[in-house]
Amino acid sequence: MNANELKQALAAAVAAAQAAGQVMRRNLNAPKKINEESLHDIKLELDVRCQKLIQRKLHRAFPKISLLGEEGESGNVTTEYRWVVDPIDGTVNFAHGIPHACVSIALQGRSTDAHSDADYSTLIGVILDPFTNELWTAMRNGPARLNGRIIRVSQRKDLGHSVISIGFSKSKLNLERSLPLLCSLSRRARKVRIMGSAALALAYVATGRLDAFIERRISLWDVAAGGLIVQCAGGNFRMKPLRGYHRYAMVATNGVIGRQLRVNW
Ligand code: LIP
Repeated sequence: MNANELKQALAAAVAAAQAAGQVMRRNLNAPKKINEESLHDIKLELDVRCQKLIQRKLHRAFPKISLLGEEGESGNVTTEYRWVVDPIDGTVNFAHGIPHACVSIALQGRSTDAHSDADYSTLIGVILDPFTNELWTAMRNGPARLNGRIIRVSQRKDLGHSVISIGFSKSKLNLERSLPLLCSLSRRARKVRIMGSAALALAYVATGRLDAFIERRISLWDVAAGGLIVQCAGGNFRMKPLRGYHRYAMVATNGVIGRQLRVNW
């Protein structure tokens, strides 16, 4: 893709995110149909509806680009370009009427003939919080923006003056590994927050609201857009592949306090 095509792709992703965001705003306090419910998770019919809406809009603009989303794949997701989409990140918050959730859309390009996740890099990131009307965008090698304004990560150097967010996915093993870190950081950081949306936590790191976000087991669609936005805002974003379907351990920081976090995965 050339620069002009990337700009068109960014505009298409923003339009798709805004359409899904409108559905989220209309339904925040409405009764929601639950498709699946487990001990720590909820899958909504609205997740599926929003992903289909995003998929229709992106496919109309770029019919040859496949889509890898939390609610399934569309097309061959090992092609040269693919959208990586979480239609509602923060689903449990949203299901409970908590207005802390977002739409996350990334465009990835494959850099080699192989087609594992490691062969893809994120070219565009879009995160929309439809409840605060905040739109984060970034294009690789360019600045990160919030509602068009260039943003930068914080420069806080002292963990004792920092606010750190941690995400917890569902597994027993993951909690056993993550809770000790939560305890340790609760003692050493100014505050620790568990907010329920990885994409928004990454957007907050990029904006300087948070100083780091850590999650030991997360899906690619939760973090692809936010990871690029953090990097374009001058922060550090690191992912380690785990066993399972597009699963990663990840750490995002302002690029200054990383060592103090003592994350050992
Ligand atoms: C959520 C992430 C969150 C994680 C949850 C869940 P979802 O994504 O944003 O950070 O802790 O387990 O994966 O399911 O709301 O799209």
